[in-house]
Amino acid sequence: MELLIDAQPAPFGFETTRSALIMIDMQRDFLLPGGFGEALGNDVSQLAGCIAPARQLLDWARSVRMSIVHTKEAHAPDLSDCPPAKLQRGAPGKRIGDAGPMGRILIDGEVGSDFVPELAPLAGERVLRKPGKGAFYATDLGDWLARRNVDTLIFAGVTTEVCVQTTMREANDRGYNCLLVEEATASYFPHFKQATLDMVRAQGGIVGWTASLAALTGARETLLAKGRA
Ligand code: C5J
Repeated sequence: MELLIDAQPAPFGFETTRSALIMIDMQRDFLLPGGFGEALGNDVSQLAGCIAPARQLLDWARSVRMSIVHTKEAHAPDLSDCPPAKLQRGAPGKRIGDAGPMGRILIDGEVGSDFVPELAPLAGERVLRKPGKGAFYATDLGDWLARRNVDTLIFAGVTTEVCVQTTMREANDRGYNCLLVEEATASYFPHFKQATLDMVRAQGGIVGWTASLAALTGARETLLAKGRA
């Protein structure tokens, strides 16, 4: 289905069969008390507001049968994929691999590393573990998307200025058309979210486009969508 939606800095046209939703790191470790986000001193309640819009976006992507990728930032239990510099971030006792109320912090397989229940993946949706902030770094995401002939990525998740923006920049450099859904992303620092939206769509969309959830989910197929305006 070809769609043309209201977006910033300009209308955004795409083909749903050549698009993928990239839902970034909607894990307990970032969204709930006791996880990695809180261990770094953040107010995790700042992220709660994006869960419901992200779920609406996910339901829409499922309804149009778009490819869906759920990323999770999580490390191997032996920490072999965690660079020493990353291991040393945060206060002693509250670092990656340390014990927390939801299990070892940011370790794959622990309760904290799993997705919040509202955004649990369904069978057939890709779960992509990534050791970095960007989802292309040290993963097979590029090959996976290429096999599906994907040229457009729709982004949501947390946090806007870290893993979402990093992945969006990686994708932009790889030639994907990238759209960030405004309500379906959040930061511990609302002004960082706003700055990221501004940066993405500045200079004629130097990193991509942003759009409201309603612009996307309310879009109707149109024969006018012949590429980007
Ligand atoms: C961070 C992320 N903030 N998912 N990770 O460390 O944005």
